[in-house]
Amino acid sequence: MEKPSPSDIRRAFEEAGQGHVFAHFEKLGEKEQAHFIAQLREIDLAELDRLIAEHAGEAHDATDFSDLQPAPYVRHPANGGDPDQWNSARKAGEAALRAGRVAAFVVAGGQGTRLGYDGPKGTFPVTPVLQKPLFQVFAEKILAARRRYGAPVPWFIMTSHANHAATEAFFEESDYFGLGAGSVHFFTQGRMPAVDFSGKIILEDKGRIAMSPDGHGGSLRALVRRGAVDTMRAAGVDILSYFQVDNPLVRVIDPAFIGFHVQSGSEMSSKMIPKAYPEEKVGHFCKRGDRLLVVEYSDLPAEMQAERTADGELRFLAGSIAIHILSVDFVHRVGSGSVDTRLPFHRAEKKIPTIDAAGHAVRPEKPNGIKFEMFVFDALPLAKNPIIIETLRSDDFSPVKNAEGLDSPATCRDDQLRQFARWAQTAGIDLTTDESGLPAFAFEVSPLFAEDAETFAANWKRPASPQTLTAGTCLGEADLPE
Ligand code: UD2
Repeated sequence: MEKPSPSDIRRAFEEAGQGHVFAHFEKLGEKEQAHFIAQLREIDLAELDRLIAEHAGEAHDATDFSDLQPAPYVRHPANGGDPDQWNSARKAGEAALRAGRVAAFVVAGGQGTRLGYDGPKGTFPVTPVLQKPLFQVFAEKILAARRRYGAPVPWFIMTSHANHAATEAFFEESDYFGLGAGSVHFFTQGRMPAVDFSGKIILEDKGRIAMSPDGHGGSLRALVRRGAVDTMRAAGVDILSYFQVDNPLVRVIDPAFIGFHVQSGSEMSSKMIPKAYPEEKVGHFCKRGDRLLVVEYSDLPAEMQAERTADGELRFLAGSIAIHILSVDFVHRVGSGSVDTRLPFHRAEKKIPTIDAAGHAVRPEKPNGIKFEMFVFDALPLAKNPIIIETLRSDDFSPVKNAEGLDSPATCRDDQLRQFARWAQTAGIDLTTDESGLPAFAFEVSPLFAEDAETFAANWKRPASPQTLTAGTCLGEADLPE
């Protein structure tokens, strides 16, 4: 298709009531003008029009929560789930893996603002001794799965405009952590313009629109638009294991989870953990009619988050930790965006740096506009046969979100140490831990040495393995038995 000319674009923006974005256009140099026009080409005016009609003006909260029910989920064997059912799921997942049907997919387009870290979040150092970055932890988990199942397990990484180049460069410098360049696929997510409360697009500068990533829900259409779905289909991949970049504990490739997805003929499956306390900042798995959905912590009224059942358990117990399995056909259906399958946009009021009529920079002290984001969990009500399974927090979830306090590098380091210590103790190693399970000294286990207690015990007991565990021990590939 031929690109619309600059004058066509100008006319389209004027007709859409957005002609003000050209206020300073004549003062721009030739290069800046071209850059500006390229940015305008990214904007889907019809979509924006719809969003403005829906969301501009004051926030209005008309959502009715009275018909929400807690969603059902499959219990983990540690909490009363049926071990035979889990075994059978694990076998089904292993078969899908061996058949090469599975790819890993991380959403890494976020900006890491809360962490106060400048680079792409995946480059943040996270392991207790070697300070391996998040990306390396995931890479080693994928490599371990490739070896275990003799399958290609390609890795798809969604970046944003702001961090794409830096992410690719990081992988190149790190020689793709041994995965091979051809099996790691990067693509950028889409962007949305920010608008003021009257629905006018905000200029960040004379020749620049205020644009921001379209949310992790944008991953579905980006997977389609950037050709990732075609790449997957060509490789025989029909199952996508989705996770977030901030959680090094995640079981990137979890055969039981994959197996539940396959066995139930699900298009989208999700992991839940029981919420630790009412205000915990995770989404809530709910049911409305016969549809499953996630209601975000910021949306569900506080009194509902605190509701308890007769036996004292939180009524909306099932917390979403943003770990999903998606069928590739489903990604294609939703990501191609027919009206029935479009994900909704959420409105976030933000302080958006802009310029005044004279073109001088303005740094607002209170929110002056709206950013639009899609959330991947909004695909759940669109999926056939969705299934939610329980996982153990200690084995799947310890995100790095804040510089200090909850969900920080310090809490994540301790959670990794607790996991390594549990594995070591299960293998019969005499290790002193405090009452929270934290070992007295730091050591580290690469996913290439062990992925769980079972593989740890198997690899530790063989003759070639080291027989002592001391402060600073790092078990890796080299320590594997012959
Ligand atoms: C998310 C979930 C929350 C819970 C929690 C678990 C939402 C709205 N909330 O909260 O329910 O599951 O995670 O940790 O999702 N990202 C992109 N592009 C974007 C925006 C985000 O790739 O445009 C990625 C980002 O890099 C990260 C992930 O999405 O990997 C989560 O983003 P977040 O930190 O904004 O989500 P959070 O912590 O508010």
